[in-house]
Amino acid sequence: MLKKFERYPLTFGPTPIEKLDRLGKHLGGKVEIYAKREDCNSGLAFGGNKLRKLEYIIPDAIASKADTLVSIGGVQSNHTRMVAAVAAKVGMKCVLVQESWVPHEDAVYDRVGNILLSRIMGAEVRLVDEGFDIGIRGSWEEALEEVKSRGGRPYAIPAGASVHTLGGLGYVGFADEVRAQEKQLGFAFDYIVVCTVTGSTHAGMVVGFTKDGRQRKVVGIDASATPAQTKAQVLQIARHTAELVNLGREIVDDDVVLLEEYAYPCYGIPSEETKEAIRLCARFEGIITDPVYEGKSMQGMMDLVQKGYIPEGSRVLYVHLGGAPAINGYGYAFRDG
Ligand code: 5PA
Repeated sequence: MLKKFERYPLTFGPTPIEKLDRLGKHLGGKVEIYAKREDCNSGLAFGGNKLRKLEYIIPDAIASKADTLVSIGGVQSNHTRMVAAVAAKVGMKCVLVQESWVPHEDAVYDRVGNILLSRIMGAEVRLVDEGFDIGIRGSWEEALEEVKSRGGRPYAIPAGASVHTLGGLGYVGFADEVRAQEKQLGFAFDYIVVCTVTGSTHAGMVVGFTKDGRQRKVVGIDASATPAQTKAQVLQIARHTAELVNLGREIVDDDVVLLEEYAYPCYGIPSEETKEAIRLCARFEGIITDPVYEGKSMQGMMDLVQKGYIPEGSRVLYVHLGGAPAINGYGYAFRDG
């Protein structure tokens, strides 16, 4: 489905699938839990899910003769860190709008983790006092205009690289990759658990797994706390991407499964249950998940196993999308471990 699209390699290749035996046993031993390590996908500034998306976007940026990538996220955005890394790698400049999406506790929140890395990689970082919203933002449009007005050639990458026309392709490819790995493993996964916010990760998977009828087994765990907007965006990106790749099947509302009950208290703030899931995963498996995204999907996956949403005998693939650098902005939440 992806052959006709140019891809600029930014990742090492297929990401490993690892069995989480100790965590599985702790959760009752009735379900086999595996993790797909998208967090280990590249040597570019700690990697993560944005790179699969950017692999299909960067050829368009290069073809447009742009000299500056312009993108947006929260202060501890992983996405903007990845855009900064890719700009460095391909030799472009980078302007990042970092909005105040999270009411934070740590005094160093805007000095450590992702934003620190973006600054080191040479991005021009602008702090903007606007709250959380996954939509198109005035601050980002202003940054694009400003780059133009000073004679630069900007290339626009929206939040999470999601509503970009090519943003859904990376995770279509992910589904092909999982199928190839399943052949080697000798079994297929019954459920795929993924964290969802701006939507193109989930949307790409919906399109990719429609090929073998598993799209409703892709369980999105909302971390936006604005689930209606996130679900609509997943659906819109999935439909658009399905057309792009000539899927030959319509994506319908029910193809997008998005569970809303783990995003509380709000985007970017971990609940006590999220913090406990982060500790459990770290203590049973040595795997670090973050308080904004992966900790919430880890909490969701554990709860779904424990309450039987994922039935006995199932094999579940937890997709770890990266994001660990943000944990540096949450020293207070984990001050006692
Ligand atoms: C992000 C997103 P989508 O935005 O594609 O739905 O992915 C959700 C997600 N896990 C899951 C991690 C580690 C993520 O970073 N991050 C955003 C960012 O600005 O970093 C786009 C919101």
